[in-house]
Formats: sequence, C-alpha cells, structure tokens
Amino acid sequence: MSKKVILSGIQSTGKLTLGNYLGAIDNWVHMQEEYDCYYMIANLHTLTVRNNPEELKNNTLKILATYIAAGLNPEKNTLFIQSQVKEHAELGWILDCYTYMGELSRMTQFKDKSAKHADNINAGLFTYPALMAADILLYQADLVPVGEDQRQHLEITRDLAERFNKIYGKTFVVPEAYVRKESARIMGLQDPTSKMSKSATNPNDVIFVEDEPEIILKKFKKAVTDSENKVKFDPENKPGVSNLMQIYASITGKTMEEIENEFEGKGYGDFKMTVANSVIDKLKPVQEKYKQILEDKEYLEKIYTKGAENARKIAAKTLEDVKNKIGIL
Ligand code: ATP
Ligand code: LTN
Repeated sequence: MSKKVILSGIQSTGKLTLGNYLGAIDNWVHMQEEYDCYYMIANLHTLTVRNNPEELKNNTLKILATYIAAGLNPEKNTLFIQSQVKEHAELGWILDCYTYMGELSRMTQFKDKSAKHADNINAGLFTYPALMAADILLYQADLVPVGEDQRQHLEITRDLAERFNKIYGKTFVVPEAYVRKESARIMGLQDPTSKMSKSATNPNDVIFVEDEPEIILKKFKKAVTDSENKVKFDPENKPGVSNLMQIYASITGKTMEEIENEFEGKGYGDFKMTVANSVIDKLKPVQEKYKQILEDKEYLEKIYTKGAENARKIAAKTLEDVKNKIGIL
C-alpha cells in the first residue's frame, strides 16, 4: 500500500519562533518515516506583507536550513521552495475563481493581518487561502500538520476540494488538518493570551529558534505568570503558567499531571528554569547544525533544486488534470 501524503509549509517572514518549531517543524520530524512528506517554504505567501528583497531571499534559505537542522532528512522528504514550482501560482489563480468573497471575509488571519497592516490590505492577503489550498491540493495531501491558527484555512481547503470534486468528478483528495494538542498554540511569554508570533513587537514575548542560551534563560525568567505560585494547568485562569507547562509538555512528552506533580511545593523560579533548560537543550543541537548548513550555500541549492524537481512531477500531473476538466487549453 502506498504511503499517505503530507504537505505543510512556513512563510519566509522573519525569524522562526519556538511556536513555529514546536507547533510545526518538530511534528514534521516525527512523521517523516511513516508518510510521503512535502515540506515547502511559502515564499509567495510572504509577499502578502512588505519585505526587503535581500531579507526575503535570506529568510527563505534560513528556513530551509532550519528544516534540515531540525532533523528533516532531505533524502526522505521533498523539501522545496513554493515559488520554484510554478504550478502553485497557476492552480492558485484557478482556485481563486472557485472561492467566494464571503468565505474569505470570514478568515481570522485576514482580519488580524489587515488590522496589523492597515496601510497594505492587498488582494493577495485576501485570497491567501486559495493559494494555500493550491499548495495542498496539488500533492493530493491526506494530512496537513499545522498549528491551531491554520485550522480555518484547512476548512476552506476542504470546502474547495469538495466543491471542485462535485462539479468535475473526483479530482482532489480532501485533506485533513493534523494539529497536535500540546503544541497547537504556543502563546507569548509576555502576553500569554495571544499566540507567540514572528511579528511580535516585544522581543521578550518570543523565543526565536536562533536565540542564545542566555537570552532564552532571560526571557523565561521574565515570563508573565501569576501570584498563586502553584504549577497547575488552567489556561483560563493561569494562562502564563499553563503556556509554560504546554511548552515543557511538548518537549518532554510529560502529561500535565506529571508536570504538576514534578513541581508540587516548588516555586515558579525553579519551574521557569527547568522549562528554559528544556528549551535550551532541545534547540542546542539544532542551532549548531543550522549554522553549519547555512554556510554551505551550494548544499542548500542542491537540496531545493532537487526538491522542486520532485515536487513538480506530482504538481504538474494534478494541474494537467484540473485544466483538462475545466477546459483550459
Ligand atoms: P506571523 O506570526 O508573522 O503571522 P507565524 O509565526 O504564524 O507568522 P507562519 O508561517 O504563519 O508563521 O506559521 C508556520 C507554522 O507554524 C504554521 O503551521 C502555524 O500554525 C505554526 N505556528 C505559528 N505560530 C505558532 C504558535 N505560536 N504555536 C503553535 N504553532 C504555531
Ligand atoms: N499559511 C501557513 C503557511 C502555509 C501552509 C501552506 C501551511 C502556506 N501554504 C500549505 C500548510 C500547508 C501559515 O502557517 N501561516
């Protein structure tokens, strides 16, 4: 029996966060043996906000280097850059024409980003989910591992696939979101009521994958908790502590109950140090490997060139089928 197909991606905006790492990449690493995996860098999606061209190029390579450093084996997975497989833009346009304004207007990410970039609410930001659907449907992906914030985009992808299949007969696999419970939504360290985000304004709110151990320690020490001094999982009343527990759980695999017992009678100081050290230990080997890989631009080029070739074979087949069905010569 052939393996199930997985596709996911990360935009090449800014530096990767612990949220991206635990919510996305680390889960992908666990899936590479069992599935046929396609992991891309969504650099076309990145254009929906303003970028410095040099930075965009560098960030694209940095993310690829992080994928590999985190343990995604380029021999086992197809690692590629979205813009290098032209079928994405082409199917993206086609799917635009099957996506309703009403459903796009409901997207939380669109509303959030429009508020954040009020001077640049562009059409790409609005139709973002149709391109994301194209990314997924081109590969007939069964599963899409993402953080909780992307669930809504997965719903629209499913609706589009079903809508298209209904009109033209079975064309796309209808994919499912795969959201891991512990790491689904890592929150900010300073504002534990909103998600840890690359584009946060307060640097103490975010752990970056590149952060040095001292910085990580400092940020965890400053993390917002509460006055109860009791390690207990209660996201509603104790969002700060619960977030730290969630980070610790997703790194160690411990349950919330085990963590509560571990810190029974201990203060937040101890707890924060332990969580910080678990993050430092987790990221250290990734950081070391990352630095090496990033220096070797030839190696990176080889990986993404081969990745795009592999990806194109599958993507071209799906696009051909779509075009035949809708009457595009
Ligand atoms: P921005 O905050 O600038 O919108 P981002 O950090 O959300 O960007 P994306 O490229 O949009 O980055 O997300 C890449 C992947 O990381 C997605 O699967 C997303 O769900 C996941 N992710 C991002 N932030 C978190 C988080 N705080 N917790 C869990 N998963 C996250
Ligand atoms: N929108 C995603 C990035 C992304 C993606 C994808 C994720 C673009 N295309 C396809 C999964 C599958 C985000 O994380 N913000």
